[in-house]
Amino acid sequence: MLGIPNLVDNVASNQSREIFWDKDVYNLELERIFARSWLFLGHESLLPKPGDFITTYMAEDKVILSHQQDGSFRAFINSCTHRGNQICHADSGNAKAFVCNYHGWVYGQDGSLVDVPLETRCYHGQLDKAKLGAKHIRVETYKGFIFGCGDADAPSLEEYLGEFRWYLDTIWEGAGGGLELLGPPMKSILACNWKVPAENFVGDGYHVGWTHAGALMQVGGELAGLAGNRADMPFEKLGFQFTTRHGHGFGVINNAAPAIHVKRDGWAKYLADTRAEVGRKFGPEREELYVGHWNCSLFPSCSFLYGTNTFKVWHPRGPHEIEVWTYTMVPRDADAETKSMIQREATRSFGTAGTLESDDGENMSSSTFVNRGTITRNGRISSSMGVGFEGPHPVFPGIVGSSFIGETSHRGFYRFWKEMLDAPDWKAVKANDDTWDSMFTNRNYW
Ligand code: UNU
Ligand code: FES
Ligand code: FE
Repeated sequence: MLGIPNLVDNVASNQSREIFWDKDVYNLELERIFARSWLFLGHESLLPKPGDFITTYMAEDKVILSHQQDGSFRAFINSCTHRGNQICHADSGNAKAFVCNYHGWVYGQDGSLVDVPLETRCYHGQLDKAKLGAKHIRVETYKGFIFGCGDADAPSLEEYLGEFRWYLDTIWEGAGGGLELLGPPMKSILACNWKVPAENFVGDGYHVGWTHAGALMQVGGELAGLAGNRADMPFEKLGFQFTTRHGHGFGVINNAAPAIHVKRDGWAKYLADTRAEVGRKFGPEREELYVGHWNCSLFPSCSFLYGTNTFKVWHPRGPHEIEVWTYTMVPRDADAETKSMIQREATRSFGTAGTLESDDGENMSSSTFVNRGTITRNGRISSSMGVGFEGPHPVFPGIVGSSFIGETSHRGFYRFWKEMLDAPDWKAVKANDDTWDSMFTNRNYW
């Protein structure tokens, strides 16, 4: 495939640098990963009423997500079936119909073609409107989070999230109110390959104390001790990393949910008030996760920091550029003041101009663009931290790494990335369901 040897080695502990640079790798990712995976489209809170819509991307495809009269959600490709013009140019709104600017074809809230100017006089009744609806995209929802998928043979969203739902339920359902998103999203362009931020959020606890040392010293609080990787920090005991069947994973820093927030009274109180109920519903291990800070990615390109509560989509725009969309994740049933305090603090830290966001951006560009050089690009890079210090766990699903500073979830992300690139279809992926974790060889770690 592609003539590039060994894109990812057999335990995903090192990668070819071509995966960040090569156009053929990127085109294969568009076909085999983005067109076949469940991609985040929006949250119910962003389009609460029938007729509400938002426009977004599924990789480089423009889509309209639309709230139907019956309460369900539909998505369709934002391109007219007449001459291909973009149908809707608004970011969001409420619409009875979508009218194309070019010749005036009219699409209903469900994407069907409902009206065509001069249909009788100039098409002579020969136009089959039923066959010319905007291209429909599968939509499914989990706890208010709405995803779309371009592959009819993909498993359901619930199966795709798989055992990772055991973790997600802790926060997306929580004590009962669950989480919602505040929009509209901040949007920015970053010159990097999409996988650099996705791998950073899925499993890079390592950079926190170094890249963000200055910011952590400014913020103070629980994580200030990470700054400069201080010798007295018990890094092995501060948390874990998790990876699951379809590449979703996270690292948790225990008892640190609101640590990056300078002003956090309302959010810390909300967590204190609700954690016992989470413990009753989900048990003690998940109660601990509920009050921890998570750096998380949902494969392939949706990431969030639970606790800090920034929520991001890395929309790819070619191999060397992304469009970053940043929402804030807040408890649905928190009071308005707490929600807006969380939004201000998430924006201050991880908004487009956020203190920690801008720490990361330069690394992400640099890690991509050094590979412009041929000699550089022919080399490999390493993600071997914690190999062997991980394995199946008696309580936590998936594979669990021994520290939040490790590369277990990073390897899990690339393991599935490679599996999707190699697989001709979802049937081939499903065939690996029982053996996917065999590359994590330490079966007796926990
Ligand atoms: O930069 C991050 N991904 C991060 C920052 C993770 C945990 C705490 C602070
Ligand atoms: Fe849309 Fe012609 S391209 S009406
Ligand atoms: Fe970071």
